[in-house]
Formats: sequence, structure tokens, C-alpha cells
Amino acid sequence: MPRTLIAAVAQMGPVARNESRVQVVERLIVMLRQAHERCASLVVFPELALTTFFPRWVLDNREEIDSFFETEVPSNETRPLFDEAKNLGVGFHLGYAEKFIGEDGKTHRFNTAIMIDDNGKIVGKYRKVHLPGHAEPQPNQPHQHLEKRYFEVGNLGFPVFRSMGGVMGVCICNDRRWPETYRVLGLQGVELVMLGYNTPSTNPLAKAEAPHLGMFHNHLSMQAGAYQNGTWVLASAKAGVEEGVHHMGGSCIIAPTGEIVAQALTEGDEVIVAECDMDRGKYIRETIFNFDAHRRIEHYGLITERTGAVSPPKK
Ligand code: CDT
Repeated sequence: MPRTLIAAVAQMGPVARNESRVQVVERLIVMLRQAHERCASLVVFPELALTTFFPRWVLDNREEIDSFFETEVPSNETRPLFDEAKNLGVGFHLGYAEKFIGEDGKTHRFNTAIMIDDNGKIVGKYRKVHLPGHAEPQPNQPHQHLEKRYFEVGNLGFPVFRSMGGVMGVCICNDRRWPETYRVLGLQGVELVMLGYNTPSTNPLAKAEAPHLGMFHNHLSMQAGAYQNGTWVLASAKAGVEEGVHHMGGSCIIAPTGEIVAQALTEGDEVIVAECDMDRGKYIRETIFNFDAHRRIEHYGLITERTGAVSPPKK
């Protein structure tokens, strides 16, 4: 029996600081319907899809910071998206800023993404592990990247969920650059990875970097992750000039062979669709990347023992 999932990536154009949740959810519902019209049963929305990418700013007012976070999902404002998806029988992936009071009585904030299946059930949650940037503002920069200021490191590992006929995994933005992310998912048999990203087109801290490299590295990381683990990767950007900062688009659907099979053409709200054969990566996982036959974990100890690189002493 073929296992085919028609899946969509819904790229978003910029979200303004003063755009309300209701307005953003309306945009998401428009794309959900477009995806459904094109026969998709799964839609991937970006990282922090409900708000502007607020970690670009130094914010000290607690109320203002909290205005970017969700304390419940779905909420009154986001429920129409959940209702319409269930009504259409479409599953989706949604990134948002999550805030809750834990059993320890403390307030916790994470950069989070959830997967909802085609019956409207939340089947899995992931909290971003690799938080880029800084906790403190960097001097003389046109914009900041302060994820370490606003979020804790995710505490759920890299889980996979058996749902909608496949083994599904989630990671978020900067996670897509790390081979460890895909390998941990791959070791759990992942067949489709969903991810959202907000990536400024230029990195002001890497002044030597040529402008074209941003998109090259974006796709390079995800195509390698897909191929080396024999998995689909569905990647959804928030693109265009958002509050004065240009974010790269390039949202795409990558086959387990590492090939891009669909790619967004614009920097606005745009839906791309592909037919994903969930068995496409099987031969890769059974041959060149047959982990069971070929991995040599006795030589990989440093990966979990050491965080930073240590060069041998100079002679
Ligand atoms: N959102 C996110 O993780 N963006 C990062 C940009 C890092 S620049 C300090 C990314 O890796 O795309």
C-alpha cells in the first residue's frame, strides 16, 4: 500500500508589531484553505507564527513581553484556526511563544511548536533546543537576536510522533543547522520533519559573509539533514521586511534524497505543496544510511561528552 501524504508549507510574509492575533489567524486560515483546495492534508506554518519576531528587540516591560506569548493553545483568538483545520480535515504545525507556570511555581517561557493531526488532536509538542543569539544586547548592531533572553532551552528533547500515517518530527529554526537534531530524530525512525524559521538575511555579526551565503546555508543544512537520515523536511519561513529587518524566504519541501521538490517564489504569504511518499527514504535508511549496520557509536563519544571544540596543544 503506498503511503502518500500531500503536504503543504505555508510561508508567511512579515507580521507587524501591531498586528493582532485575530488578524494573523485570518491570514493563516486563508492559507489553510488554499492548501486544502490543493488537496493537502498537512500544513506547516512558521516559527513564532502568531507574532512579529520580537527577539530582535530589547524589551524590559514585562507586560509588553508577555503580549507576544500564548498562555493557552488554542485560545479564544487562535481557536478559529483549530476549528477550521478540523472542519477541513487538515493537520497542521504551528510555532508560537509559550508561557506557563510550572509545577515549581515559576513562570517558564519557551519557543514552541505543536503538531495537530487531521482530527484536530494535538499529537505532539516540541520546545526549541538550539537558541541562537544572546541574552544581552550586542553593541552597535542594527538589530538584535535575543532568543537567549526571552526563552529557556527546550526541555522535551527531540520527540517523534506516530501520526497521519508516518513518523513525524519537529525542530525549530536554528535547530535545522545542527546535524545532531536530525540524527536524534533519525534514530527514532523519523520520516517527515516539520520546521519553521525566522532568519534575517544578513548576519550583522558575520561581516565577512557574502549575502548569497545565507540562503545557501539555509538549504544546505536542511538538504543534508534530509538525505543523511532519509527523511522529508518541510520548512516554512517568515519572510520579507518585518519591522525594518529583511528575513529570507526560501521555504521549501525537501525529499529524503536531499532534493528540493517545491520552493516558495515570493517573500509573502504563499502556499507550496508536494506529494510526499512516506516510503521514499526507506531505501536510504536501508542502504547507505543503514544505522544499524554502519554506525560506529564507540567512536562518537565526544559528541555527547564535549560541547565546544578543543584543538590539540600547539607543538
Ligand atoms: N530564529 C532563528 O533561530 N534564527 C536563526 C538566526 C540566527 S542569527 C543570530 C537561524 O539560525 O536561522
